[in-house]
Amino acid sequence: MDMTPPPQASHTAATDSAARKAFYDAIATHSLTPLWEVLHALVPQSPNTPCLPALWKYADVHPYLMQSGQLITAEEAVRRVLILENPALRGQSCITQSLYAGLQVIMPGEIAPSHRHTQSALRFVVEGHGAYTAVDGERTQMKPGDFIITPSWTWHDHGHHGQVESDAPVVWLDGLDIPMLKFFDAGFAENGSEKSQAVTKPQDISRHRYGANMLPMRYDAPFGQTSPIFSYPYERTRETLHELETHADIDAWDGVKLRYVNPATGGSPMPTMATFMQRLPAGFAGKPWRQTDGAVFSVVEGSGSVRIERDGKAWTFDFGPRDHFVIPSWHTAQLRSQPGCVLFSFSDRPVHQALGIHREERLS
Ligand code: GTQ
Repeated sequence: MDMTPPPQASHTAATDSAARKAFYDAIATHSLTPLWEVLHALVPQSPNTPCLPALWKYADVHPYLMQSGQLITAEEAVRRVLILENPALRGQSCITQSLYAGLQVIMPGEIAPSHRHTQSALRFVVEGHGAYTAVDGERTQMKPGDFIITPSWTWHDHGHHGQVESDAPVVWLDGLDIPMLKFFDAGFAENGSEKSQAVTKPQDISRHRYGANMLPMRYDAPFGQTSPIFSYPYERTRETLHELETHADIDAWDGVKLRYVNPATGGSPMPTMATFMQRLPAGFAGKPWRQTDGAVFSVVEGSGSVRIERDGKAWTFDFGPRDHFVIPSWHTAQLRSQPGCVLFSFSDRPVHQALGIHREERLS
């Protein structure tokens, strides 16, 4: 038997890389690729989002919203929206990798026609009076600060009564789980047969039935996992936050922050998106935190600033009413306000929680 050892391959960096390149080219023709070249990026030590922090000043956006009203009707556009695109994800119609946000405008007398889709939507009313949203035959008025839901696969249209006293465009923030449904290839949509769906139920009957800390004897979950209340008026939220600010402890990170709930489950109002409202008292200088769920903010009242930091890079955004900003995943953020302010926000937290991967760090 020949006991001589096999000849040693002569290992040099150059021959290695040439051999590897030839190997990668060969396997590429079979739709194969080596994990070891991408492993560090696929399984990062901590979230490494491509998203950037960004701020949209309402004073900059508002003129374009009004111009869009001259360019195209709500009916032709179907939804007349300027998408808030993350500056690092241009062309992808998203504000984080999982969330879509846009500002929708409806002029007095206009109708945004009826349709339905599997994407869930939230509306957060930014300004104006006189508009309504209809969901499955029930209408609700849209007033500034109201949080309104369009559950997955429900018929919905928006309109503006255009009455004299309310003759102003209405603008709201749309938050949708569009990127998530795209990721899962689970998007379905249909147009309604009529522009405006028939009103078959009394206005706000859902809020009376499900929104008074009581539920029907035989709860029927009209929208499945989504909250049966589709309008959470600001009036009530504002009063609650005010009372808590006056009479309860202020959280060092969040000020006074509450989450909206599906009253039947205690969970988030929609399966894919959580929504929050918080009040920072006057003179608030919050402690820093980071969380895996990137969050989109809409400033309701007052002013303040947010400092966002990641890997030694820092951004400071000064914000006032109707401004919007995004804090991406695992970026350290810190809120401040001299006069006090109210902030609405939403994120994909329920999905992180359902998967058991949600992380939050409250830093000092
Ligand atoms: O109002 O149904 O901003 O379907 C994007 C997609 C709004 C809506 C958006 C939509 C809607």
